[in-house]
Amino acid sequence: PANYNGTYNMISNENFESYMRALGIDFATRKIANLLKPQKVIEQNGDFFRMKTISSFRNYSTEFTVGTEYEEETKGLDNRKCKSMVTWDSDKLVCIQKGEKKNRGWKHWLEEDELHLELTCEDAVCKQVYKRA
Ligand code: RET
Repeated sequence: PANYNGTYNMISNENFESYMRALGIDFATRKIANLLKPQKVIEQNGDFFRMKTISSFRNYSTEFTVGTEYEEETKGLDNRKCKSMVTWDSDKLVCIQKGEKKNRGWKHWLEEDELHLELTCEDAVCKQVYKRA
């Protein structure tokens, strides 16, 4: 599989506000979260991933094995439970987060020294780009 290991800093973030609204995140949290430039730290061992989103306000971490459904608790985001499953689409990582929210998931892919992330919830699509630190 592709190698995502590394530390990446956010360089762009489109439609994060509508994504957070779709998740039902409160106004005050959205105002703060919109100003953040988080860092992604990815540890990968084959199909096993640890992904950390680090910011001055709040952090979010997940661990998963590609191809294995897991219970995700979106602690510090919208605090819901999802049955999440990540699969490979060639070198892209594609996650479907089954739960209360329709059409929820994300895609990660690499382009040169950039990590791209598309986050979807209902009809909201947020596009983020991170650059290798
Ligand atoms: C922050 C700050 C607090 C509010 C929100 C956040 C959003 C984090 C997101 C993380 C996505 C992580 C993924 C991990 C994959 O394994 C920055 C923690 C809403 C959207 C896709």
